[in-house]
Amino acid sequence: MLSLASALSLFLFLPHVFAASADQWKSRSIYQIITDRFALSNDSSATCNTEDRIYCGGSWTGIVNHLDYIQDMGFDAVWISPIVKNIEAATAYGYAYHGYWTQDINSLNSHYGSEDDLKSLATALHARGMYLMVDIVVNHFVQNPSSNSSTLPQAFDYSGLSPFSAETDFHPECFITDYNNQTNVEQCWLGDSNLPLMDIDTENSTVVQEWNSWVTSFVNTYSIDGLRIDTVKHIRKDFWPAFASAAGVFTIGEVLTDNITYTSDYTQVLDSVLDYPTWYPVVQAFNTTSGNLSAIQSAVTQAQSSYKNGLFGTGAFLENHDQPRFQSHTTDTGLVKNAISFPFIHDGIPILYQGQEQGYTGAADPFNREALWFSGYQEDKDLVTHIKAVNTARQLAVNASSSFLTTKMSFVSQSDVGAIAISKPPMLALLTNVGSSGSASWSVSGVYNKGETVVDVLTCKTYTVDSSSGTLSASADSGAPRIILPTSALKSDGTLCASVAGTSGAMSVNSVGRGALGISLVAGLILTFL
Ligand code: ABC
Ligand code: CA
Repeated sequence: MLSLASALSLFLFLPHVFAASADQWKSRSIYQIITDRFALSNDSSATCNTEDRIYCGGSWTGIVNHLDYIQDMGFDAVWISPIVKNIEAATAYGYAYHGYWTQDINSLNSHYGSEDDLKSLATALHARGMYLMVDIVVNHFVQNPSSNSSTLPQAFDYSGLSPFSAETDFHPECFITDYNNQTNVEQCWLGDSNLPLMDIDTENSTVVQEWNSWVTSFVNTYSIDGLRIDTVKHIRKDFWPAFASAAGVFTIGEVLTDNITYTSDYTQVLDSVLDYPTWYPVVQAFNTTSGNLSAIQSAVTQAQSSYKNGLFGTGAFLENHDQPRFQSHTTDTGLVKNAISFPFIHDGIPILYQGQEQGYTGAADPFNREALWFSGYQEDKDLVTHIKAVNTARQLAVNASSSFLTTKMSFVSQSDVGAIAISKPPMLALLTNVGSSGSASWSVSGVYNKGETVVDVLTCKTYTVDSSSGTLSASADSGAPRIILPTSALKSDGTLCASVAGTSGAMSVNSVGRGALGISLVAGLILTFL
């Protein structure tokens, strides 16, 4: 029989592998990283002009060194850009610094560090209780363009690719010309004659088996907790279930479209999708003071009823590495703060793309891939504080109510046309697009109890719900949103709004819950060893 001490030490030395499921991801919030642009290993300050499209030197070790920065903002997962070996050559679109131009899926991209560095990243994340999500590309490979001619048809050399190195592993060359023809979208090639993205023949059963066994070992080798899957709509839908099951972890797919019905089909074959269909109306609603706020409600309501699990577990984002940053449309702080808040009241998993917190303004690719080291990773900034507050508020809502994650957000109609109110008890988001020089007000009945004290976590201003009508009335300050929680949901340790926390018997649900879970896990493991 093992002694308690040796059982405990065995537990402590077990690798922290989470291999998390869709359910385990639902309460998380994700920070999206382009490894080459996040942090250098030695924190020097290399130049990095986005339009040069070259490797700037960011690495996995750089990420490890800045995990405090990410965790301090309230994120408990990171999504990192693709990690496998890419082509090295210069192309018409520069170098493969972003990682999407796969050459060999069984080797790593050495620009980001060594295999040990990557494993250290997984270990460092897990030691903090954080998850690792890795971006993968299944749809295509890319060949060094040296032997390509810019005139079609081209002679392709498949031999440098691995493990798919035969012409028959790929669909015959043809570029996608018709996005309304799904066969064309799946079996023709992305890219263009300057840089063809050679389309894998995912109709070929040998290729399919190879992919499925690859993903099992890939996830295990690097202790991956979830996968962001690229170009999902470019592969037949019935490829995905077996692949996802071989992966054995949470899968979230990129289906780039604004069409809800089209997107819904993919929620049947993967755990989840990035919620592009809601992203479009959100950007349009907040990027000018004349944006259409009600289009958000239509998209959300439709997605809630047509996606397999509604919006639960989908990826909610305002920016990513493919789209112009929000602040390339407007830098009005009122509008920006409202737009940034939306993913945190969303039913899905909030995702924040690196640099958004530092107010970066880059437009379309490649300008939206600015190196983060130019910001100095400054934390005492208005937007960083804002993001930390909405992230923490969501976590407090999760802790305060066991039904928060399974309650759909709903819209409480407002008479002020520049205002919307989104309720997801115990959280209430009061949003507006009047901008920093406009004025807006909200009136919300039936969400909180009569006479209840609630707080705007962005300013720590408290409100008392009217004791006879049950109405909460609030107005905007410089066009900023108000993110409301009952003061009872705040933690007594004052994580957020210390001045108000504890005034109404607020309890530290979070630490109590986690502590108890930790103890029972250890006890369970010890029993297993005895
Ligand atoms: C390079 C250059 C760019 C240059 C481009 C031609 O080539 O960097 O400056 O403009 C990677 C790199 C990119 C690189 C590409 C191509 O490879 O990151 O820098 O661009 O070499 C994923 C990733 C993305 C990645 C790839 C490729 C795929 O997130 O980072 O790019 O591995 C399609 C795919 C989508 C893909 C995207 C880039 O292309 O579906 O998976 N993203 C329509 C189509 C979409 C299409 C989109 C853009 O155009 O429907 O399928 O996305 O081409 C809405 C409609 C949408 C419509 C949009 C524009 O409008 O609802 O359907 O999208 O209203
Ligand atoms: Ca394809």
